[in-house]
Amino acid sequence: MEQTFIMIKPDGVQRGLVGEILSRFEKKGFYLRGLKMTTVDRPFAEKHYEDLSAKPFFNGLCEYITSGAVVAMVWEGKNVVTTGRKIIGATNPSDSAPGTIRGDFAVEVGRNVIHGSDCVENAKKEIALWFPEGVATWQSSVHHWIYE
Ligand code: IDP
Ligand code: MG
Repeated sequence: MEQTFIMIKPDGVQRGLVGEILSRFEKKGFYLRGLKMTTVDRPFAEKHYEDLSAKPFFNGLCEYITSGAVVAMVWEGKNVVTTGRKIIGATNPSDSAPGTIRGDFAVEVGRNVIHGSDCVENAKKEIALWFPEGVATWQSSVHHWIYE
C-alpha cells in the first residue's frame, strides 16, 4: 500500500477548511496514518520546496508556507499519490476542475490551500522530513468493504 504526504497550507487552516479536506480523503477510503498541526521555519520550508529554489516565486512560497499553522498528514491507500493529486486539483486554481479541493476553494496559485506529493519517491522524502517520529499503524475494520 502506497503512502502520500498531504499538507493543508496556512490559508486552508485560517479559512476553516481542515475538516472539509480531511473528510474528502477519509470518505474516499484512504487511511489516515499521520496528522499534526505545526508551524515550520524558513530553513524547513526551503528544504521542503528545495526542488523549486530556482523559481522566481520561491521566496514568496516560503513566506506563504511559514506564515501560519499548517496541518501535515500522511494518507495511505492504493494509488494514493496520483489519486491524491487528482483530489487536490491542478496547481493553478484557474485550471483546477470543480469538485477538486483547489477547484472548489481556491482562486490564486499562491494561495492554493493544499500540498500533495507529486510522486512516490517524493512522498517518501516528504514523509521522512515531516514525520521523523514515524506514523501510526492501525487496521481498518472496513478494509474489505473498500478493497476487493
Ligand atoms: P504543486 O503544489 O501542485 O505540486 P508545484 O509546481 O510543486 O505545484 O509548486 C509548489 C507550490 O508553489 C504551488 O502549490 C503554489 O503554491 C506555488 N506556485 C507554483 N507556481 C507558482 C507561480 O507561478 N506563482 C506563485 N506561486 C506558485
Ligand atoms: Mg509540487
